[in-house]
Amino acid sequence: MSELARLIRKSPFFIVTLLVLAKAELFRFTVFSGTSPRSLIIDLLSALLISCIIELIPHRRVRQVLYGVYWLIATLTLLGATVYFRYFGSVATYTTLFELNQLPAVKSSVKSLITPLEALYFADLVLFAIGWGIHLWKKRRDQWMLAYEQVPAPFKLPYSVATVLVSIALIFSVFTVRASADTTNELKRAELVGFTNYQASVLWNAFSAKREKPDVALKDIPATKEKLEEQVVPAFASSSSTSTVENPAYFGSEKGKNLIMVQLEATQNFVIGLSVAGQEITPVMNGLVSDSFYFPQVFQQIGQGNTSDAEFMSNTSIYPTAAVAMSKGYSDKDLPSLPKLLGAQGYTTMTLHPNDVTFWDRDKLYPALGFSTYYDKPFFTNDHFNSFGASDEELYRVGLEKIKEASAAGKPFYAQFVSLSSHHPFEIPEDKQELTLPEDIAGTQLGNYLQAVHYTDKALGKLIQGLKDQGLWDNTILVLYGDHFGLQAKDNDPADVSKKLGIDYHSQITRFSIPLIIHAPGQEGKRVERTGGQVDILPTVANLLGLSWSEDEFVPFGRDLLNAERNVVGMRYYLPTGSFYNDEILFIPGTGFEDGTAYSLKTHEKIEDFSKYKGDYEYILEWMKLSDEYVKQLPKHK
Ligand code: GP9
Ligand code: MN
Repeated sequence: MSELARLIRKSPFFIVTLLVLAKAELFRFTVFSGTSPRSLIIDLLSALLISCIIELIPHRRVRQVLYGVYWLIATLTLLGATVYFRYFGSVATYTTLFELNQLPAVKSSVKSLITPLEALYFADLVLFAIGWGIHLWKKRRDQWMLAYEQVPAPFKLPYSVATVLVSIALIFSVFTVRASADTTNELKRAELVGFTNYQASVLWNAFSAKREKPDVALKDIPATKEKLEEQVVPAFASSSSTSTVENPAYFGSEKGKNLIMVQLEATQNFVIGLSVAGQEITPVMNGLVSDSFYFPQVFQQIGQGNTSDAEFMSNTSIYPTAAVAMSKGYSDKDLPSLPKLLGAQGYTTMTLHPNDVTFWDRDKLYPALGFSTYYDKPFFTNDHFNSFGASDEELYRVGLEKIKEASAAGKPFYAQFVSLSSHHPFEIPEDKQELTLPEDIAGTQLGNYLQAVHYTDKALGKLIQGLKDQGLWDNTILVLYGDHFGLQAKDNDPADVSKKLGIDYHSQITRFSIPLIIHAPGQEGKRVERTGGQVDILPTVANLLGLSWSEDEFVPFGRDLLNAERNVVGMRYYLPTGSFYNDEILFIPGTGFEDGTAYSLKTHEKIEDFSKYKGDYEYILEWMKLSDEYVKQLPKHK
């Protein structure tokens, strides 16, 4: 027994392989439903693959250093991926490393996502420290006793064995990855193949996507899109975009008006109309709803690029590929966009956000979208609202000045505001917390969230007042929408939130439902129950503004929600690919359609027989693939 202990102690090969395996299983327990003998074998072979490659290196010192590096990388990666999963609900891929530079700016968010469980990833360090202490103590004792025996040379796997093991592990990995290639559900795929193989499969897919020719050439995409709609969901055929509808309702009703789009940070739809202890959370938006188009059934569709993906979608009506933030991956493209459509009509276009423009590569995204100007951090006075700096009130103060200048030039304008004061973890200055919350809500994340959203709403009121003061209100369309959920799943048990707020809070339906409110001067208020997504914002607004385009100019992947007779919107990243919302259900696939789960949007209950929605599932997979092929083939911009 003591020989075995000594062997293990003197053999980084065994120690590191076992520790990496243990951490891979810890990851499975926190992220997936647990482990199984099959998963254990997969993870063991993945761990062995790297250890055996290290064993092939003849130099002992180099091997030792590499084992240390391997241990460190595996520990940090799995730990990071655990925390990442808690926010995004998806398995991090190597592409998230591109965004590491953003960590300092969101450190308070990251801190709040870490739980004591993560200490387990470093439990081995404690064991090492104890073991090392015992070793030193023994060494001294043995020296005193002058009986210190020679420790054996470190264990080394024979070359032949290491080579055989590397080959077996490699072949096994390739087979595992290939066998799961058809599983579009990323979570299932990662669970099936294990964390390391999953990275390899994502890398392989990215590599082959670059080499392979697209299934549909750019020029054939509009026709393919139409065919897809006709074949799968005939009701779409007449309402796919403003340009194909015969006589769309409201077409051009707001022609020539100014456009303001406010993207509200982390604002979920359930806050609209909600009162807590007799106080309205969003009195300004509630007031607006009564004489606006209000779409209560719209869902987030962002991918890896979060806020910036929402900006991308509202301006392009193209799905994020989710493999990378769209701003990072596609800012070199000549993107068809709302700023470009409006620019061509003589509009001044601008976008405003109080963070540094390099965050999410917005410095590249904005020119690609065709905004003529952007206003970022240096343009705002830092009133130290949160870790990003300026508050929403400051954002609108500056924005109103810029709008004044733009309209003084006698041209219509399009201004997009990207608010920031209600960013996770929602801790806003005390003097800005105006709600008096019940004891069981105050101080919790839910309480902080309500305070932050209440502030966001109040600041919005100042923008609206400013527009009225400048005489612009009756000549401006105001579009409000949320970029994504706010309440973190880990901190907010749906049953608990439901009880505290007196609503039926569903972990996916309510969490991913964002508000969409369009105030169009002269139009009466209307509640539009059609299901929608962020890709639908552009076609809906374009219809009101009377914009049209030719197919080689623009191919939107959303629909005009004021004219669509049915809708199916896809979601990925925060839910596995193949997930969709239609007018009746939320569907989340398993390894395919049959083992998926469906929930009624109305009752939030599980639906047992969802077979009639198979067409929607097949449609959305094709539709999103087509959107990806479209954006990938767009020419580079000058
Ligand atoms: C900062 C903002 C961050 O500019 O985009 O928001 P996030 O993407 O983390 O929601
Ligand atoms: Mn955001």
